[in-house]
Order: sequence, then structure tokens, then C-alpha cells
Amino acid sequence: MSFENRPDRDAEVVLVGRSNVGKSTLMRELTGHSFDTGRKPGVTRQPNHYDWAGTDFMFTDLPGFGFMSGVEADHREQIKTNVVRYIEENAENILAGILVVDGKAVIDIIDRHEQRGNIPHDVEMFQFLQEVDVDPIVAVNKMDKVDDEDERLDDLCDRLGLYPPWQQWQEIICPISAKRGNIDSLEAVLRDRFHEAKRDELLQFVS
Ligand SMILES: Nc1nc2c(ncn2[C@@H]2O[C@H](COP(=O)(O)OP(=O)(O)O)[C@@H](O)[C@H]2O)c(=O)[nH]1
Ligand SMILES: [Mg+2]
Repeated sequence: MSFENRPDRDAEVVLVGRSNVGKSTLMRELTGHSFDTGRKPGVTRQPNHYDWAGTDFMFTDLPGFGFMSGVEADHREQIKTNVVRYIEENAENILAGILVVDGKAVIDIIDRHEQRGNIPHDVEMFQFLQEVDVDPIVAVNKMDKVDDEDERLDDLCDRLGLYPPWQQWQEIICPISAKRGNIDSLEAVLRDRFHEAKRDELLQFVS
């Protein structure tokens, strides 16, 4: 299994993350177009591209990795390998890599992996994006379910190797609630990235 049929676009924003963190919900908020939300996690095996006719830009929702009930371990690994390869192959065209995490669960999941001596998927993906020069943005989703927002975001920074407090990292760490349509912090960071990349014509897609 590999990813095929990528539209030929020279500017792309990709969404990556574990399954069930809200990637497809966020994709819907960013594009106004509904994909596969609400279905069984793990159904998205191929990238969902959303592009605008006449522009050289697209958002891409990449398949989720990590634990999915009913999906075997070797298949999960294959999905992750494909996601990594996709990002490597297209890194030059990717203006932003959005790592979506579940704000409610992410710290427990990271710590559980570390206690078992494994590298947590989210930490690994964050480092990988940096290595291939796709400056990561971390969309910390489901913040509507988090009470101690600052503490949670500080903990996340700590796990990602970013010195707290999180407010120092507002160009990277974006608390959002995709389901509630509250993605202002993420859109602001995307606008900054597009402007820095001298791609002001793309600002229309994140306003
Ligand atoms: N409470 C809450 N739930 C959310 C939020 N965003 C997504 N969800 C829910 O999380 C589940 C998984 O969302 P989905 O977009 O399919 O995740 P994906 O597997 O990463 O594409 C769905 O039940 C969504 O309704 C959010 O901001 N807050
Ligand atoms: Mg999805």
C-alpha cells in the first residue's frame, strides 16, 4: 500500500496525528468541506486533499497512526511509514505541517509510551517534521474538554522539548477546539507562516 494520486500543487499544508484526535474535524473547519468525520477511526487510509481550483494550494489530511481498534500492528506501522514517506517526498512544497494532538489525552499517552521505553508517536513526529524542515505547528485540539489549560500546555511543551511557559511558543503551540469551530490561534499562525514564506496570496484560505 502506498499513497498515490497526489495533485501536483506547489504549496501544501498537511495535517498529521494519531487517529481520533480530530484531524478530519479540523480539516472541515479549515476548508468548509466535510470529509469522513464520525466514521470509525482508521477509515482514512489515503490522504484527503482539498484544493481550490485555480490556485496552487491544498490542505491534506493524512491518515491517522497509532493505536486503532481493529487495525493490526503491522498495518498501523505501514500507515505511519507511508505518512513519513509522503512528508519526506513533498517537504519542499509543504508550507506547514500541523501535528494535531488530543489535548485531553496527549500527556498520558506520551508518558505511558515513555514509561515503556518507547518513543511516543507525537514526540517522534514533532522531531521528524523539524528534521525535514517542515516547521511543525502543534494544534492542541479538544481544549473544550481541558480545565487546566495552562498547565496542560506547559506539560506538552516540556514533553516536546520546548521550555515552558507555553506562551513563549505561540508560533508553534495552538490550543483549539475544532468541533466548536474555535481555531483562531491556528489560523493566525498559518497566516504568519504564509506571510513569512512570501505567499500572501494564500492568506484568503485562513481568514
Ligand atoms: N470534545 C471535542 N471533540 C472533538 C473535537 N474535535 C473532534 N472531536 C471529536 O473527536 C472524534 C474524532 O474526530 P475525527 O475528526 O474523526 O478525528 P481523526 O481520526 O483525527 O480524523 C469525533 O467524535 C469528533 O467529533 C473537539 O475540539 N472537541
Ligand atoms: Mg480522520
